Amino acid sequence: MAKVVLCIGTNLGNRRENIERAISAIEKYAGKIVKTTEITETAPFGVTRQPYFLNVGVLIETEHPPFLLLNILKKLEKKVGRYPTYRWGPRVIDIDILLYEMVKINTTKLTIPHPGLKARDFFQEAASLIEKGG
Ligand code: PH2
Ligand code: MG
Ligand code: MG
Repeated sequence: MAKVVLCIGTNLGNRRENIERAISAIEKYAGKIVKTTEITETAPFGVTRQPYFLNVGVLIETEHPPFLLLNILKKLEKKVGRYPTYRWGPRVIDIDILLYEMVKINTTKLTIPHPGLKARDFFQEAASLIEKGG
């Protein structure tokens, strides 16, 4: 079983409900939830003229290898109601893979560790879940 840190973000619709639905879907289809951070409200980065986000970090244990996990998470985003906008734009739900064990992947489809990890405080907080060991 691999330990994986995810970060959920949402800034459209009922944000708390979106997070709850995402966490249930992850538990059902992606892996076992070990631990989560507090849900925090964060100022939007990248494109700053959009609503504030709620972000939460989630530590899971999964048997799915990285690319399969990515595909599952993309499907779950759709299930929770995500529709396409633009890069860094507002979204109903975003489920990103921040860390996957010690794995390093550098492809156009998937980069692990997440390229934004260093620059974003709430990503850092989520990433620390893996050190706390679950
Ligand atoms: N996600 C983005 C763009 N900007 N800002 C915050 N605060 N939180 C996010 O999750 C976020 C963002 C694109 O994925
Ligand atoms: Mg993202
Ligand atoms: Mg994403």
